[in-house]
Amino acid sequence: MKPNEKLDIRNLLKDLENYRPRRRGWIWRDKGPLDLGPFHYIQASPSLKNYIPLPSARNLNGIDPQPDSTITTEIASGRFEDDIRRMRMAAYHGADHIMVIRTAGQSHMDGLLEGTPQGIGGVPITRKQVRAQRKALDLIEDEVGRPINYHSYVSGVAGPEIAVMFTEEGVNGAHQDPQYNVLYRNINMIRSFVDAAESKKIMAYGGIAQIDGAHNANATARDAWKVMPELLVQHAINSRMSEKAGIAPDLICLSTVPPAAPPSPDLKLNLPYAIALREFFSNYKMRAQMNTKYMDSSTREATVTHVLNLLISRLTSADIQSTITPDEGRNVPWHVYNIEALDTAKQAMMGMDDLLGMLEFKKDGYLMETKREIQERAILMMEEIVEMGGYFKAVEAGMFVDSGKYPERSGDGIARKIAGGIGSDTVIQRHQKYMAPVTAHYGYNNISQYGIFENPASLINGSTFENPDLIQYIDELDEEDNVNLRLDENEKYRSTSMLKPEVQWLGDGIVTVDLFFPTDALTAEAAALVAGQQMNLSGVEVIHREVLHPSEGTRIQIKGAVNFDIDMTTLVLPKKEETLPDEEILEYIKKHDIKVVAGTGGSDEHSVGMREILDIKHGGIEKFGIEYVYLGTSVPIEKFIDAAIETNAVCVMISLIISHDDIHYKNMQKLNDYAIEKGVRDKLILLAGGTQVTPELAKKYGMDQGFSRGTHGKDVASFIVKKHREIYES
Ligand code: Z98
Repeated sequence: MKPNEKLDIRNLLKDLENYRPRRRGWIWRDKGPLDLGPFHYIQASPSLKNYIPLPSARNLNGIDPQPDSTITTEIASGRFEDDIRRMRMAAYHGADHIMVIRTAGQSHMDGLLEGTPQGIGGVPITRKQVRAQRKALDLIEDEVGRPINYHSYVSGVAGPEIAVMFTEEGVNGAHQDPQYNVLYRNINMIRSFVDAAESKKIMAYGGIAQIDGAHNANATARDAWKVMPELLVQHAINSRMSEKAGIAPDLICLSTVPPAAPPSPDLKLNLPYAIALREFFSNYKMRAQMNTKYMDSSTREATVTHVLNLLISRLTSADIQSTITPDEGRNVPWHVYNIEALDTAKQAMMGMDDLLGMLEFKKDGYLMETKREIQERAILMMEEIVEMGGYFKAVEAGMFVDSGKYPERSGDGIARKIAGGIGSDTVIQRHQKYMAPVTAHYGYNNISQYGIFENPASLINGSTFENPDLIQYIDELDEEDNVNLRLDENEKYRSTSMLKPEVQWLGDGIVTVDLFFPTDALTAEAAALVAGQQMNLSGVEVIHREVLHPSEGTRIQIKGAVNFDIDMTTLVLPKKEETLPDEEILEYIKKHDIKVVAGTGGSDEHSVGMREILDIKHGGIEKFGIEYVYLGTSVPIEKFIDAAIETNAVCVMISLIISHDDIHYKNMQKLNDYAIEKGVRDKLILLAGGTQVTPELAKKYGMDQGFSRGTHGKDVASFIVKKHREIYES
């Protein structure tokens, strides 16, 4: 793929039947110190081949330092074909762990579904979707030059089947935690743990990194910060079980979320917890996710919480750093929010590079005392669970997700019956003669009756793990709703010159509008809906409301769809003047005597714009070593040329803001004519600038170039160097 060419979805879907994943298993980032531009980074990883740097990298030659943590983004628009395009954008911004979650909770599925019955509830997982996305990620990882881990969820009573499919399809990471099924999906606990044993065994074979589900307790509990001891207990149960099932400790990733968020005293609550967790579970990896429980519709507020969470990650550790999941809490799973959150993580993490190299935690006092207290409470809880007769009994007694801080109990925990829930009574003891000719299998498997002791699949010459040709690939089952029809529907946005705004699906036409009304919230909201309709938007909805003052004003964001297309062939694109790299400009100016005279011309008194272009403070031409003589404001036109001759300047810069009666163009012509009259036109570079100056017209009226709004000193310096070369060196 080439950066300036779109990913061809139809081509990607071709021949999927014969696609084979190029590898199994999770890949961690290469990490270590990095020299990049003028800086030395400590907690970094190698730069990408293709990337989009942070906006302010403009001032640093576009460097894009990557942190040492794997960076996650969760993409879940409900249309896998559109999500693939977003994956590519995400990879350019630094994501190397892409999670897809089904909008219709996968744990509600009784089996592995095929087909894509899109509709109410969303899209269940299918082999085709997984395969298409892994295939796309192969191309994308080549493009950015870094392996990308693909991730989904092994949950529900179909968990082991999903784990098999993921292993077959080269999925690299998955959530797996039987406690999640029990507590949040009311799946029978015996069934869940048996399924988990099998799933984990398969994941171990496939080298799939595992993320647990403990963090769901603080997203569910009424007072999230009170469940900290329980979170440690949940992590302990799942990670120990995983290790016993054969998952390597460096693929067991604890899902940790700082339980509190502002306006609570964020760090005082979250930092001791983060230290307590990492100290207890130092054998394993940390997947740090941000807090979504307190996430509202304000992206500003969510971003601040995210940054505080990133601070915790830098103050402790994060092997995998998650970014704000835009669908959780805010329900706007749009391209832009994935990218913004990725940039937030990259910016904050590299901004806090080597923080712990400069700081040390106090060994006594609040921080360590609180850390210890959390750990003690967790141990007490575990002891009580053991005394009660084990995990199942404890769940039956409602020990989990209680909003009391253990050992206090509020009595509002989630209680499940050992014999109850989905899939109860479905677990039976294996028969004496039980035998399964599969590759990865947990527990008793009587293969010795056939005289072999390892690899039961060898009895049938290998299963789908060894021989992918055995996989039954089903393309589409639903004739009315499938990717082919969806692609046909919006084909014009792929293969013609038609363009439409989009937030998540090609051609969705959705736009957002930010409005302020000088009134109370209820009135503002109603007014915003009317405003949306007046703008000809359809399906107008308020997506954010922020009271600035109860009566003085409210900010409202609405979304709605436009119903027009834009034909790209009718667009007039401004020509972009290429600027030279900073070093080249600096080098040239060092070797040549380049002086400029500048001022505002005629009776123009507006000097601010010109000063910005000249002065060093905002990166004006002075920054590149260009010397200037500032003639002041309302300078007679002749004086520019006379002063240039007098001071041996090679360039005249005239600022002309006033444009009544085209006076700005008349003055340009006058400047040019006077330079000719004085016999210096060939040796002088004449530049005009102003808000109403167009480069084309400036040239028509005798200037070498015109500069308008948005011009920076660098643009001017670059032009001066190019023109100087042309005049004096050719
Ligand atoms: C996250 N964005 O953790 P359904 N298993 C576990 C889970 O934590 C989850 C699922 C399965 C969050 C997503 N977690 C929340 C241990 C979900 C998925 O019901 O199968 O969709 O649940 O990254």
